Amino acid sequence: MEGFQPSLFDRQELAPSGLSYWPGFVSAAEERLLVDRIAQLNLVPFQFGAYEGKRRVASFGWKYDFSRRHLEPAAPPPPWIAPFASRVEAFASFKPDAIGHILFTEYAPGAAIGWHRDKKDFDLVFGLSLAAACPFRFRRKSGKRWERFTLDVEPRSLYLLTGEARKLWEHSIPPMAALRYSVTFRTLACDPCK
Ligand SMILES: O=C(O)CCC(=O)C(=O)O
Repeated sequence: MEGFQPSLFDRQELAPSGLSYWPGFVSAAEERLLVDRIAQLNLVPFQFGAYEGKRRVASFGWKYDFSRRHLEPAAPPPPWIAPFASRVEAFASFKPDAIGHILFTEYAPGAAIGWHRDKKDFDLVFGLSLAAACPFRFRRKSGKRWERFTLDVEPRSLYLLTGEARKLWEHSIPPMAALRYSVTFRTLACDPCK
């Protein structure tokens, strides 16, 4: 990923390696446009077997099926997200269309995401935050203790999870105080069509 601007956040020496963060990745006008468009998507409650989460999601390109534990093809992303996916690809010096999966998530007040690592079917994970700030929490087991780190993620910022932050650390977001949206751009670990 040559050409990446340095990532900016406090206490970087304590952060999981492989976590990067860029405030102001989109403008305030772009944020308004994205929030309007996302709110019009057919967002559905996150489903994990019998469990239904409070956050609502829409997946494009590929969708992870938590019951069958594999990726399934999903509808192509809406055209209005293409310039932002291209911006992430150009920023990361990826080839065009390297991002195979786009997930839109709405966190109404009280909605959260529990501790998890992203599925192995995906590779790099970029997250664009919109409308509200949130504490993006990380933890990993260190002997009998948990090593922890929290990044205060601002609206309009982009984060990247790669390396240890992606593979060894778990992440979560506690129940939101205000409405937040995120757009998660993921590359695929391998081509699931093959
Ligand atoms: O909303 C976010 O930025 C986090 C999303 C996330 O961790 C996930 O969908 O697996």
